[in-house]
Amino acid sequence: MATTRSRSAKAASKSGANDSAVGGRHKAASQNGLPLDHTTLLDMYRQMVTIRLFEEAAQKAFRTGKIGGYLHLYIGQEALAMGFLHSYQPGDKIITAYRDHAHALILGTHPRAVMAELYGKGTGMVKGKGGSMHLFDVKNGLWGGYGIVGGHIPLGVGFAYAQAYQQSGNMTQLYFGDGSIHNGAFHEAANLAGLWGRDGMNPCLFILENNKYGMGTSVERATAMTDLSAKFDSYGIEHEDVDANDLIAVLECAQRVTKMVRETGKPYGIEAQTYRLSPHGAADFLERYRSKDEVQSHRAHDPINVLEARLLQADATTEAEMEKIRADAKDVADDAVKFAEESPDPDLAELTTDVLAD
Ligand SMILES: Cc1ncc(C[n+]2csc(CCOP(=O)(O)OP(=O)(O)O)c2C)c(N)n1
Ligand SMILES: [Mg+2]
Repeated sequence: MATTRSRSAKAASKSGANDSAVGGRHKAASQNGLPLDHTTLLDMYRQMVTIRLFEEAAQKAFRTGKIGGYLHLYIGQEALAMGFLHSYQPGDKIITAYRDHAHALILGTHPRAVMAELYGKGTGMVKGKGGSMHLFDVKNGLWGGYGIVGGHIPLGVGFAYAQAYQQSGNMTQLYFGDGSIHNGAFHEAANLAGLWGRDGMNPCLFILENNKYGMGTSVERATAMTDLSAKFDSYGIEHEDVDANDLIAVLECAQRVTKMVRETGKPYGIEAQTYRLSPHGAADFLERYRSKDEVQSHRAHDPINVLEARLLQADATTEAEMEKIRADAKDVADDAVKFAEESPDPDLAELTTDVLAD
């Protein structure tokens, strides 16, 4: 069950192309009290484990100097994107900040193309020009990957306005961090979203990824008003919280609220409670802003372990089957690294391509 607390009532192929070894979309009925059939849930487990091992491999590559620039990992947050992106429909737009590898993988970009992008190689999903923070795969619904904190929030609201204006029936999933909700861009965009939503003109799902930290600053040190989703109230946007360490809770929430957003054209806010188990970025070695004990205590709610327990409890899998999935996921991550390492640097001629729109 989702741990929801709505306050709105209270306030009123292996080529590096797009054939994925991780993502994919499924439609299925419920089984054993779970919202989807066992095969689908096991496949999501496979995707989450693949993301985890992909991220660990990327971190290793960064720390051995093979990946340059910057690198933010999704370790500990896998169930969040997995659960919401399961409700993605073709034509929807997904937009997020710089912690974007999982979104790309789940939407269907091949792990090879994602890893090659982190390595800055010509075979990367944006030809090595974007790097970790600027992943784009428009064909699969990913409209970025943005490094400026909060900068993408107005874009997401604009996407949703366009979707309603064009009567497309599609919606936008707008992911943003707890650190960005204090940014003016959020407040201006949320105001317009609420206003346009009154006329059914803003099918935007605001997904606040509350992983408890900005770069090195806890939520408590960033704002005197730590009930973050209450900020949606200021703009007439209804909202609820979800326990984003529990994939089953996220799936239940996502299916229900995306249906509502599509049907009403109104924006809706989610505060997804999660925890960043990895450092802020791969270069954040010391983590002076939090204790090892605190991180350790959150490992008890690691979303992968939570899902394993759920699946075992429902007799949806066995230890042996999960072990096989983990081994296969490791092969996918290793293969992505090998592909990236063996790939060529971008061609010099690429310097002047993709600069202006056609
Ligand atoms: C406009 C702007 N200000 C500051 C930064 C530096 N910066 C990079 S990440 C970050 C923290 C953002 O935290 P949050 O939104 O919670 O995202 P998370 O890293 O937790 O996913 C900051 C302040 C930036 N990239 N852009
Ligand atoms: Mg954060």
